[in-house]
Amino acid sequence: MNDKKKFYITTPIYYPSASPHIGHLYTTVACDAIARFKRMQGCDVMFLTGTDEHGQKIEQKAKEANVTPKQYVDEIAEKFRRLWKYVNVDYDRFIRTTDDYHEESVKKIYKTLLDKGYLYKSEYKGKYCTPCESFWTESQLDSEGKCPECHRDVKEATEEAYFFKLSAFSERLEKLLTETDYVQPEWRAKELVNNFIKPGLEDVCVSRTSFSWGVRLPFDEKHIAYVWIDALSNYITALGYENGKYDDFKDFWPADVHMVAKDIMRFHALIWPAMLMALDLPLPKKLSVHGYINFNGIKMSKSIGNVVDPFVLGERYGVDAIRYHILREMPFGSDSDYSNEIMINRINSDLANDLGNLVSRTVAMAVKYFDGTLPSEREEGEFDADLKAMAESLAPAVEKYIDETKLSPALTEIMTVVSRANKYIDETAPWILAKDPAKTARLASVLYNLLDTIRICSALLLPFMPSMMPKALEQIGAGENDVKYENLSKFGVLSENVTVKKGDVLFPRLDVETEIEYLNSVIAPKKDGYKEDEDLDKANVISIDRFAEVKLRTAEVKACEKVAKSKKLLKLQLDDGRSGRQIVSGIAQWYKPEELVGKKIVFVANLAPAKLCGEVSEGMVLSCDCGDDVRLLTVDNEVPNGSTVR
Ligand code: ME8
Repeated sequence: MNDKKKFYITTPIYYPSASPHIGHLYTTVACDAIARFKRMQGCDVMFLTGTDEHGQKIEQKAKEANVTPKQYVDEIAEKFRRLWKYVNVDYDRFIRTTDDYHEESVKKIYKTLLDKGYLYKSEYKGKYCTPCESFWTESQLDSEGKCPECHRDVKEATEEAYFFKLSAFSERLEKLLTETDYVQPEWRAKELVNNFIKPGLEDVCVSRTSFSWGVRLPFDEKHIAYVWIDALSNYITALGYENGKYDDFKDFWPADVHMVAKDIMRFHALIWPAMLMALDLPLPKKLSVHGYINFNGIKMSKSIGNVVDPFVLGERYGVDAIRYHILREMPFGSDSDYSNEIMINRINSDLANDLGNLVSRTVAMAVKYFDGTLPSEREEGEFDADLKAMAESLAPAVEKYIDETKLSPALTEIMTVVSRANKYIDETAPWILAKDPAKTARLASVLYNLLDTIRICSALLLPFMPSMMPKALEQIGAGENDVKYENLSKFGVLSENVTVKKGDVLFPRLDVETEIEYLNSVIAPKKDGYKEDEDLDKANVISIDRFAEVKLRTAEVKACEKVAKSKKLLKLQLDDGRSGRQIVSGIAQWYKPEELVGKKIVFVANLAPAKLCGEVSEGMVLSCDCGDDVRLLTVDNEVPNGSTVR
């Protein structure tokens, strides 16, 4: 019997996307690094990824492309497999929601939910966002009545539908979010409780009749399963739950980690646990929620043309550098900003200067002073103890971070030891020791200590950079036993007379200017990304006289507070250089009230006053759409309040 510790980790299953970008890459590479680390620790790992292939949007896209939905998704699923292979993602299982065995299980899941009384037939009247395939209630729409996720138009939908009794799980879900550490980071759990549970959980519409690309409900064939119920089920159907394809459910469920980005947190933190509760199944142990990788502060989007193509980056800098970069830059739980400059500087500083240099200098010195093979003599000296202690305590520290799915601090920890080793070279100055034959034993000790530190660091970096780290380990003469996990918290494991082997430079130093010029030419936002907007602008020209009717003025925010009874509105008190005025603005999602006080803003001064949630608003503040984010238009502090903007 296999009595290894089981470890089950999942990525979201991806929507067919014609051009997966480095944002998509993040979740999967992060899971891959964790899965590799767990395998290194000796766990029996199940790492699942796949594609989410049903739904109205896909049906529409296939139609536009003049192919069947199946042909369309077949091609895209292949694209994802190619991408994962290219970036060295070593998954154990790839599920497609169009796989027969998955569809069979989804039907059974629906039937069980019905039999247990958690599904009921009713009529759905509500707002549906086709791009997000999400139903929203009136109160969830954004301030302009659009989809709160993508801010596009929603449409009124009325149809016969089945509903899942999510409301029945309200108390248990609240407990899950407040009394356990299921959702990580914790502040995300608070967000969910405040935004969804406290206002009252509503039942979810879980079937559609207006399209056909999906799983048909076995008890009512004109109904198609809601894509999210279909998709979330993948985490158990892929193990063989309610199907004969696999027999891994008893070994691997509950999952150790589901990793997702913030946009799909609510499905995984509310609907998914409620489904499992309804099915009487154990709940997953952890939902690790990360932020977005934005491009220069703006969400990556195909229409803006700022999507960063992993193939382009990988070809030029190597896949490991890209893996390292995205994992190192993403802070736990919040967004990270991609920019060409940050990436080039990160590769240069951490990989070329610190790590690459440490390996090449150490190996070069071992070759130069000892012909590549260290002698047996040793002499301990100053600085050794500090380096050894740091190296020995590294693996437990990294392990703790991996268990918390905090990959950036794990990498920082390793790179701190790499920097310490570089400092050790400066402190011990091997080139001076080499000049004195009486110091041979000391020189051998110094080089050995460096090589053994590199062994520990490179082995711990293997899960993050699986193609370059074996090369580093080969250069320092490390063998199989030297990289065993249990040997990574011990110093002095490399053979006493280790033989190094000079190799290629691991991470060549990049010329910042050349690279930025190159990257700007291939992945900077393209002007034609705004083509749709441009066309609309041209079709909707107005005369200068009409524009002059709008009076724009500057003001300073003196006080700001939330509007009671509204999740979206903030009430701003402005110094407008006159008698002052109050404006109510739908920006609560993007700003905390205290962040606005002191800002100089631009507002429309001659807009007819309106009442919003019982508060009078005398005008409108101007703001900019930045992808999913909204930023207020601000002006220089020197501009007096009440100045005319023209
Ligand atoms: O949501 N930065 O699929 P998806 C970081 N099919 N992560 C990003 C990102 C970015 N810029 N852009 C996308 C789905 N992602 C569903 C999942 S699971 C049962 C069903 C992340 O292809 C995104 O948030 O739209 C999600 O976690 C993942 O990529 C897949 O997104």
